[in-house]
Amino acid sequence: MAARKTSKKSNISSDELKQFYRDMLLIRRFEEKAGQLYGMGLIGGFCHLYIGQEAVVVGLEAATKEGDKRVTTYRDHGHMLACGMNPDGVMAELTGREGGYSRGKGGSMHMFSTDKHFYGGHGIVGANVPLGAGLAFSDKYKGNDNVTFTYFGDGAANQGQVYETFNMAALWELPVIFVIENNQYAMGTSQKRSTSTPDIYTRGQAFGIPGEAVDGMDVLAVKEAGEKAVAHCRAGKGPYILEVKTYRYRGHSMSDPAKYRTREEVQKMREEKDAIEHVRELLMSGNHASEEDLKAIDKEIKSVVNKSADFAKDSPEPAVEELWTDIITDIAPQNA
Ligand SMILES: Cc1ncc(C[n+]2csc(CCOP(=O)(O)OP(=O)(O)O)c2C)c(N)n1
Ligand SMILES: [Mg+2]
Repeated sequence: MAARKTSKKSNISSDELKQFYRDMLLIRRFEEKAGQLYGMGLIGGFCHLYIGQEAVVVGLEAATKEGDKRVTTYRDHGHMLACGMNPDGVMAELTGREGGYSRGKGGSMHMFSTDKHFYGGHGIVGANVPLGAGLAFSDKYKGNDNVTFTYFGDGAANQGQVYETFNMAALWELPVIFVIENNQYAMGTSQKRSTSTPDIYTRGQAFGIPGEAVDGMDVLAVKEAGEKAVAHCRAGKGPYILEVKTYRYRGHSMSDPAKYRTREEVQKMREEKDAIEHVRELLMSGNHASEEDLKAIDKEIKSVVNKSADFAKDSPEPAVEELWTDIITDIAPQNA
């Protein structure tokens, strides 16, 4: 991997660096396994992988404290793992099994954990942004100093409801961090073809919301930027925008033929900017870990991921009666 300028935080501990490596690798291997299970027909419906973007959520989670909330889009498995949700339950949900977070009835885009303060998983582009402001409102109302991380993409950033939300969040000084995961594409549309200004973080200026861009392939830089944003929100100064420049290696979803970009473009990112390789290099060059240590972590992660796939495969499909639970209207089958 080509050398790059890393964040100035060089006083990071070996343990923290290893934890970053472990957390990012878990997401990558988990997503690779999900891709395999999809190919085998064990996962159906929509499935949007997070491969390439791991440093975004891992870096930002490192800036959180207990009680902070997160809400994201359909590209959500990495976020669930990063906030501590159980890989078994996530994989079982992907495969539509009873042991899943939504008892097999939600699938890839619809998982929640109030325990981990994870509020989804949302399939409608942009729709989770006002929800994030609502979550932040609840913390402000209760008078605590928790913050809400509201993640959305570069494509979603062109939606009207995002700016209605910016206005209200600024007006009411809500403790919300708007995290724009700019992976340069919205399905098959390059940011260059859809977005009038390349630096989306500046769009908060009209509302008086500060923002900054950060290299989303550098987990240390992401954490540092996250800490700054968190400090701003916890101090009661209102919302903050972080535009995290990242890249997805896989297609938009499992059914994307990816004709809108070249293989060389993807290859170049993988070779020169990969976030996991970056941490691996830091670990090795700083004598924080040996080749054996890293192999042991790889093995540990592989076994966690394999276990989640086994758990999912062994978990039964939901019972037919489950069709009548967790629905808002109280209806019963007429002629059952
Ligand atoms: C309101 C709405 N419009 C269109 C879609 C179809 N759609 C799903 S994902 C997507 C692209 C969003 O891109 P971006 O916000 O950059 O997020 P990314 O997929 O890159 O993570 C679109 C147009 C949708 N789900 N909801
Ligand atoms: Mg995008």
